[in-house]
Amino acid sequence: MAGNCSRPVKAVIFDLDGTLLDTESLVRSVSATVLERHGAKLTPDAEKAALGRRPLEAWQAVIEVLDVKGSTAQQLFDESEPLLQARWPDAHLLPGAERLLHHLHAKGVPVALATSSSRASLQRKLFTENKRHILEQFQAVTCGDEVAEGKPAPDAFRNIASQLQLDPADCLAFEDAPSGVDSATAAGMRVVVVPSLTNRLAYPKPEIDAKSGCCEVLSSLLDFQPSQYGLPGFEDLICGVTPMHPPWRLVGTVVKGFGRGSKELGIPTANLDNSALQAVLAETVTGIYCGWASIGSSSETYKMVMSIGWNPFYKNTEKTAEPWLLHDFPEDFYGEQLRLAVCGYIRPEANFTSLEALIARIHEDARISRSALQDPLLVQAQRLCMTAG
Ligand code: ADP
Ligand code: RBF
Ligand code: MG
Repeated sequence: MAGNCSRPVKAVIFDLDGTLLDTESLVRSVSATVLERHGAKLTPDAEKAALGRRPLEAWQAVIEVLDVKGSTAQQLFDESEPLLQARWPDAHLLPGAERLLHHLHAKGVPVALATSSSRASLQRKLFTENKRHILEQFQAVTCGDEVAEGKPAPDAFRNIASQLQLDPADCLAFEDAPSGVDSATAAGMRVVVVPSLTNRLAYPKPEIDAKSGCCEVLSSLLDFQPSQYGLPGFEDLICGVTPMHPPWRLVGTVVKGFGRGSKELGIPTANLDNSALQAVLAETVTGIYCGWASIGSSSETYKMVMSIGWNPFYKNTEKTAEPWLLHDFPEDFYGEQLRLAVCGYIRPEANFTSLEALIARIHEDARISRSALQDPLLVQAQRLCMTAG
């Protein structure tokens, strides 16, 4: 069996931004705005260098990568900070974050937080009605302004291990940033990576049996299997489907897809326009999901099974959401408003050696969806897509 059970994990340590909280799009837009005022443009390289670091050190990295002249990191920090502080309360938890934290806490597994944020920013990020309870679940917290050296130095993760009185080799870290992965690795921990950058080459190659460093790269926290690390497994699965709380409501227009003749294969997928996706989902979140759909002015709902991502089999360059409505329609409905309530996670996107294998797997996904969506818990989500607008 693949897995890393030989040394069971005794505690789980999370990074905050980009790992538990969807802050990356906020940070990206604020950084781009500030840089523009200084005649510079945010690039993927600059983002990679900054991600996961303490704010001042992140700006220093950006200045170096972009060769920004005439402004100090302190000046850029002073400009960006009020804009960010105003937006932190809007950052929402990433898919699967709440479920994983709640599960580990309920099973008595110590969980902790190792963030590069300052203590004051942490308060702003989590001190809203729907996020307040998250802080209570952590047995230990270390902030960027409480350690000598920030990530990628090991201080943050080391500090947590000593607070918990554990050997770092008994701790599992969750990180989204290359600098954070380096930090946890340098502290001697195993790391599960949930990337905030779309470029997989920005991260170390995963080795599931590694004694320290990157063990696996997941498309979201919904895909984590605790038993691979000797941790108690989830007990909430419905016919193999992970129920999602809260479900996502995706509303958009049905657009032309890639024209690959999916309909001829018996798998028509009503591609959603991209802005609908970007508004709700972090860039790097992908996977195969199930839920409910309704179309136009009708409140009738249909079961659906959907792929979100870059379709590794076809190596798409554009991210898409492609729901297959499990119903026979007499006509196409391009241009109509499509409302989706996505309430179950099935699996990560995969690659296949043949088109037949892909099609067989999609039919299996549909079968799983049909049965899981009969469960009262998942039936509840239907109401989310019934009303137009
Ligand atoms: P495209 O490449 O344009 O997405 P497809 O072959 O995937 O083409 O066909 C998708 C279109 O088929 C949808 O946009 C929709 O108008 C229509 N359609 C008919 N039945 C269904 C269904 N059960 N689920 C999804 N789309 C359907
Ligand atoms: N494409 C992939 O490359 N990998 C997948 O794992 C995958 N899973 C899918 C699951 C479902 C339920 C659906 C509807 C599509 C999936 N696709 C996947 C997308 C598929 O390649 C695309 O819809 C094609 O256009 C079908 O011919
Ligand atoms: Mg399609």
